[in-house]
Amino acid sequence: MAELTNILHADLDAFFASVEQLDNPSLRGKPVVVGGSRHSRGVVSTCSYEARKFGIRSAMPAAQAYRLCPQAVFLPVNMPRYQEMSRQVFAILSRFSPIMEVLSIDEAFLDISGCSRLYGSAEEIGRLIKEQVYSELGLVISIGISYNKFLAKLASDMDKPDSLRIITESQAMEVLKPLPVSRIWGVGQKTEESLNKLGIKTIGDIQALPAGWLEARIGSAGRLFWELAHGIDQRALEPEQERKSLGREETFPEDINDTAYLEKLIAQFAAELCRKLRQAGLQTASVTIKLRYSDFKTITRSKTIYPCNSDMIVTQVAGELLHHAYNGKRPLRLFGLSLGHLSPAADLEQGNLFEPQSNADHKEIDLLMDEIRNRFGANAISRANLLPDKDTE
Ligand code: TTP
Ligand code: MG
Repeated sequence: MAELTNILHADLDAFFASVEQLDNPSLRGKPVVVGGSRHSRGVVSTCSYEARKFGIRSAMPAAQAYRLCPQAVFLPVNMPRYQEMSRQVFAILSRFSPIMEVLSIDEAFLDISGCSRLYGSAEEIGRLIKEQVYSELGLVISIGISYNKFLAKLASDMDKPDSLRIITESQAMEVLKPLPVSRIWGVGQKTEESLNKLGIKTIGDIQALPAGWLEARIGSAGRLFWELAHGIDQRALEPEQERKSLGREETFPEDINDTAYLEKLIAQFAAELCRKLRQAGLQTASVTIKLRYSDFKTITRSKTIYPCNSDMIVTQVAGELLHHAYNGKRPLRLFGLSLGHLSPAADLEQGNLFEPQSNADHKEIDLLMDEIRNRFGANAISRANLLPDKDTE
């Protein structure tokens, strides 16, 4: 029987730099550095593979990158453009499986269990994704496939750029053996140094240890490292809606310090966001407000709540957060509200013994309002606190 290879990790090659080369063909084949101008004190976000030959790396001071390769083209970060490309890449990935965990702007895991009947073997799925990303968007994506997250991510990075690598369970120990311990998930520079002091340099060194040895010396992380070194990783994929938050924010045309206006905005955002939650069958367990002052200083305030998707409760909690955090004096340029810790909503019919009665009351009103909006349009009904003030209209 074929070995299990159901987890796929995809990561774009030299992402920001590749987008710049795509948009400006004269940069192709040249060393391109994105982030931090050559005269500034900024750091490099990333650079093209042509620039990597000169030793330039992400997070390096731009001035150092310039000394290594003065002929490189230095470009500013154009985040909106990269975000747009990123969305399109994730849209292609999600064609292949509904179970996707986005890790960063240019990488995601896919659970491809059960996709073989549609698309063929894991390797064929990897090849199809590479082809579609390249032919539709012009970007090169590297892919790793294995039976867990740790090995899939490791695999996508092993033969970069333009790689497609599979690690099966029977290959895992051998593949891992020669790698430095820094390749283990969670081993940063400090942990690497402590492991080196214990005489452990490669993953193979950990494989040779009895299970409890490392745990006895460095605690519970030792157990985790021992398991990862043996290709064992039990972590499940965390698809978007289980993890992500839902938010709304507004940048004001002119700075404001009008608390009454902010309260209205809270009620409006809460109504919109909670409606989305209810439509998706989700509830939130944390409410966060964001305030950005005119000098760009930004603060956030959060509160954990009993899971709900009620406009009234979210409005009330966000209002309290606002009153604690804001004195109504300092000018604001942006206000945001977001709902985190999303989870599937409990069955609304069933009710919940432990749920406060007020939650249940609000639910009925919210559902009624959704029903009216679904039938007669989004503006057909709104709560009294959302209606415009008489004197402002
Ligand atoms: P990475 O995937 O780590 O790097 P990369 O895509 O540029 O190169 P490759 O995957 O081929 O090794 O990060 C994705 C993007 O995130 C990268 O293009 C720029 C940004 N980034 C930073 O801004 N700062 C950093 O320190 C890193 C590592 C990445
Ligand atoms: Mg990348």
